[in-house]
Amino acid sequence: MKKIWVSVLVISIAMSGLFAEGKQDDSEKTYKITAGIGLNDKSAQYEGLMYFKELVEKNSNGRITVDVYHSSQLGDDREMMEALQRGEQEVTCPSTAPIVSFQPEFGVFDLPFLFPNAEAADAVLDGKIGQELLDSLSIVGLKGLAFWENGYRNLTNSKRAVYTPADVNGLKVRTMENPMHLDAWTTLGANPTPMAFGELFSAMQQGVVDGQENPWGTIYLQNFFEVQGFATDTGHVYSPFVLLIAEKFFNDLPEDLQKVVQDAAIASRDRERELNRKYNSEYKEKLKEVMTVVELTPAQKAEFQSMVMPVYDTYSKAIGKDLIDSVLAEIKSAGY
Ligand code: KDG
Repeated sequence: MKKIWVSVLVISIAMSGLFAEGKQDDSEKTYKITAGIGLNDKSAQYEGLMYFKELVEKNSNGRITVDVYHSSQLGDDREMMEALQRGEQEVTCPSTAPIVSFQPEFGVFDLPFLFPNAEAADAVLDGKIGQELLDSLSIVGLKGLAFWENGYRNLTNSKRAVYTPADVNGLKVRTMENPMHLDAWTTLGANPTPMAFGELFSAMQQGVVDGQENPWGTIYLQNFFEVQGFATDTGHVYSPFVLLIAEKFFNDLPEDLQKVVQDAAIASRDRERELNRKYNSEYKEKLKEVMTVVELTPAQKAEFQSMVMPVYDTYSKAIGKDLIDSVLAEIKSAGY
């Protein structure tokens, strides 16, 4: 009997030692986040990510370090999302358009002329619908931390000033890798080609494509105006970004560090959006000095809008009609 008690005592002392060690390990363990984006180091997206790095490193007391790579150094949006799934990279921040091949409901944000303004987008993205979409990425091993902003996209090209859909006819336009974008540009009479962002500048320079569409900040900061003479303020779609983290990496973090990462994602979202809006409006003005910038009249804009509207029906099944209706209802109830 005595022997049994002695063994029980020895085992429990050993186990309590193990647990104590386990706990100690967790609080001393350090983590490394490798984060990559497609835009360059002048973009609001890069500055937002650097702020995320600063907050995470400071608030984790150095237990997490963040290495940031820009200009598609780690690959394009799709490749980086796949690297997150494989556990080879921890963070990326793609446009929602390429997320559609991972989770089709994200296609709701590709619907042209969906958000009347950025505040309406914020209401949807930061509300219940946005949170449900972020959470839904769990089925593909990704965790959506927050929606950041890419912004309203505008057409540029090297051939001619575009005022109406008729002027788009025959233009070779690079699009993001997304079927709705391809369809919408085909409907407008263009010859669209999906292509990774990192290949775009040289494709325009070499005449592989005549044009592309992106927010004003990107057109200016990526020097697209050097190879594009014409821009039109089509504002045809509002592109959100999603700050993504590999779900397994996030779940393996101790709870206090999960909070540090999540809080930093929200704080840097606010900074990124503010800066992005400033850049998009300031750089539009700067672009007017170096290229022809066409401001569409409401009637001209309506012509683009009515031509691409059929994609709402074509894609309602893939996205889910209920989701489209609830986004539209949310925009309305937010007062826009
Ligand atoms: O960092 C984001 C970019 O990789 C990309 O999403 C930019 O809007 C974009 C595009 O046209 O590919």
